[in-house]
Amino acid sequence: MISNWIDLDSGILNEYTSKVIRRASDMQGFYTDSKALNELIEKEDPVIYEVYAVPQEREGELSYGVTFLHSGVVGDEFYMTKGHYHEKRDRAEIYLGIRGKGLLLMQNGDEVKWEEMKRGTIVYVPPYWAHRSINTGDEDFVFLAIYPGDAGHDYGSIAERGFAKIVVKVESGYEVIPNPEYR
Ligand code: PAN
Ligand code: ZN
Repeated sequence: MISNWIDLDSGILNEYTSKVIRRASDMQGFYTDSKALNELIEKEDPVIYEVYAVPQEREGELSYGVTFLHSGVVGDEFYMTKGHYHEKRDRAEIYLGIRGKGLLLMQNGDEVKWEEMKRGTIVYVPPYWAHRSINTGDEDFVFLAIYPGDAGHDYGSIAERGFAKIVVKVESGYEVIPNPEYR
């Protein structure tokens, strides 16, 4: 597919070749409050995020996808993506905010940084940095991501260790605090 079309107001991609739906039950081990997560799963097992993408596989090619990260909390923690390193660690990525608001949390070894995102924000994720997005607003947080075709996704390291910081809801908005479970 050489040409495609995105509705820049909604973020809806006209054509895609891959669709991933992540529900609360797909996120076990990713939130610190596992009791709150289990309650959510038993109640309605809500969709946390959806990714519509046109992935490629070969070196030199580019993949892209739009993520719809819904709004909500698990305990105090905002809805977020699993987060990953690229399997090929030296593969970078570009994020473009489309609607809603959130954070892009990045980690390299024990070093953590984050950027606020909204419509129009461009964030460059450098090689070697794991990345996770977090919806800090009360509507969908939608963004486009463009990454090398051969980047691959390594979820294992994050599933095992988590990120060193988590993002929690507070009265004034959000706070980025140390992850008590970080190993
Ligand atoms: C993004 C992410 C997408 C979903 O397209 O894959 O937002 O997040 P997880 O992959 O962590 O579940 C990207 O960074 N691609 O490389
Ligand atoms: Zn990525």
